[in-house]
Amino acid sequence: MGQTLTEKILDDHLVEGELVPGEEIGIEIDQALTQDTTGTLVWLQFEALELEEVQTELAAQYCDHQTYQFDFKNTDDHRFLRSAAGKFGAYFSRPGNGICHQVHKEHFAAPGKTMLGSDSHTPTPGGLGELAIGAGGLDLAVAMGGGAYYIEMPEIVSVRLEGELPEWATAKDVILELLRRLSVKGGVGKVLEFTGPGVETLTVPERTTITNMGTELGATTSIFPTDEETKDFLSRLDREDAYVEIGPDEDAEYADEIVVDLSELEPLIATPSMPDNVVPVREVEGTDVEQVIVGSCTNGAYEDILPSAKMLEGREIDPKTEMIVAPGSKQASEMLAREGWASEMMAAGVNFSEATCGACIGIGHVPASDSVSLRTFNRNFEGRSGLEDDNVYLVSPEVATAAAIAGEIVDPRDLAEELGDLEAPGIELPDEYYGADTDIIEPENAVDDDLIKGPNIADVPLKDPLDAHLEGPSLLKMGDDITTDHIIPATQDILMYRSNVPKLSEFTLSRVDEDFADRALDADGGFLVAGENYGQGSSREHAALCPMYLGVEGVLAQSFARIHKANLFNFGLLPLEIDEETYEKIDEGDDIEIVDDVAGAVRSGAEEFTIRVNDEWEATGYLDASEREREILADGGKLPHTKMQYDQSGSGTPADD
Ligand code: MIC
Ligand code: SF4
Repeated sequence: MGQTLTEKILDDHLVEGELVPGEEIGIEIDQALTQDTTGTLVWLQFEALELEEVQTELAAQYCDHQTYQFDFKNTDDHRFLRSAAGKFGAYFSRPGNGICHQVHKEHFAAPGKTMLGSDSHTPTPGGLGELAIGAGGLDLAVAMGGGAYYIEMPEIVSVRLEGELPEWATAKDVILELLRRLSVKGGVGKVLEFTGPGVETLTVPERTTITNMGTELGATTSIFPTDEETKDFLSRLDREDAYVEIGPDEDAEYADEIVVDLSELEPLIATPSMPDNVVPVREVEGTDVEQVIVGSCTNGAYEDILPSAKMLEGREIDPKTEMIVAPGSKQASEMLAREGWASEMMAAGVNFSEATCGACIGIGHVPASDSVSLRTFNRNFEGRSGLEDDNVYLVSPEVATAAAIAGEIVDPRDLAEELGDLEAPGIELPDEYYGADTDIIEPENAVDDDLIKGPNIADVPLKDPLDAHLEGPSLLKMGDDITTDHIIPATQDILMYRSNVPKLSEFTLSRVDEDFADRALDADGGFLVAGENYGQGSSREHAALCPMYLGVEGVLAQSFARIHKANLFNFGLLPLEIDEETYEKIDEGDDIEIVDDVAGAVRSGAEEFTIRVNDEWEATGYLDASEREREILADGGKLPHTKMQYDQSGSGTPADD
């Protein structure tokens, strides 16, 4: 039987297990990516594991999320990261050089390789045939140390693209259409592999918009085969050597097939406040828009901003609307500036930001109260913009720019008809990409050879092995689709404590209940209760580490998001699945007891656990975990577990994980 593209790459990198959906597999990682807000813990844990040098072919440390450096703590983090890259052998991309996924695509993404990144949008280079997966920082530290990365073998789903995009429909509409059909949970446990004749009609930057935002489906990753487009893109980057031809066998079998006819797509929009609340733009036409932002890791490339610049040439944006361009990389800014497009946009009224995540996580450009913001980003979770009751819509650069011109939401086809002289800009690649090379420091030119820790950089707390007896209150009861932005928000006031877990913990779940941290500390133990898809969104391991620091012992949820569940194991928190009836019956404040020897049952492979509530009624909680995850959980988390393994093997490198 033939293989899918995903199976081929996994097979090439397999160190443990079999490629059977649902079974745990261990794979070797070629490339590693980390950024400023997850990277500090990555290197602190790399150090705690007594690892000495990066073992992957390549590792890159980006500084992109908080580049305004409002507080010395941010700048100290960046200096620490530069020193860690120097000491351990990673590339260092300076603050302001651009968003990790965009800069990685420009400099390092390579077909056929595996990549692990401590950011949930790591799958972006899937658009070039790289199998790239997002993970928690501790998993990344271990993989960079030469250990395998373990995941449950996903199902491989074919997304068959047919036809060609009509004018004004874009790659963003392809992924919005998938979100409309599948929802934010639709990709959990799956890899989306793009196939069919429509693939060759899309340029690489369009493909990476789709793979980037495949994360919003909950997918493990998304990937395209390589072809002449990929080769051409790499040669424009002056990296044609990285090209390899890879794709599925003709007789490859997929678990499922989804067909998208590109020629039927039209401009779409995700309405507040979930990326899957998707409707045609025409359904919400006429809504006043006060802010428009083009940029981010989804649509911040040169090829994303250029259409917007073309639409604005010789025009002005509406006086009541502010328009900001947040480029994905300094390279994109430099090229647009040298070619005169940036000045064209400025003349139209656009404000150019530095190349940073910034506004995407509420750092700068917070919308006005009770206003509408249209963004080309990938997430519009409530409050993520920095405003609690925000109204953030997700769109393509074309729809965003049309709104900036009109001052209201408008389908660009209707605006073109009204204006008479507005042409669909389409996608145009530059002959060659150039610039911004000075902002990447190669490991051999490292500035520092020892770690520089400022006063806010604290050690990573450790947990004791899992107790035999777990009992405590139900500390908080939450609904479906709780994001890691709810658990540990990423706004500036909180983000600056990412390297200081004791301080950061004070903000745990504060967006849901501002007294949560105090209550959890007072209770000295207890459980979180949630509905479906608990922990969706970002990869930030702080969302497990901070509850652990506050004494939380486990989470009872109807289902979990992939990366967050792995993070719960990594920090020794028991993730038990419960059915809807149990979820409905448990109230906040109830006394929860997990009956019998929990640690022993976890180690011995028990899948069902009795949950006793208020000493009055009982229900079953299910533990879906591999043998390896069970050992990690019982040892109190992956850090103590891995250290124990090194001690036993007497070696300084990870023997298995
Ligand atoms: C996000 O988009 O939510 C982030 C901020 O990039 C996170 C990483 C983080 O929390 O630092 C992600 O996607 O993993
Ligand atoms: Fe940065 Fe936003 Fe992309 Fe996350 S989703 S990497 S915050 S631009």
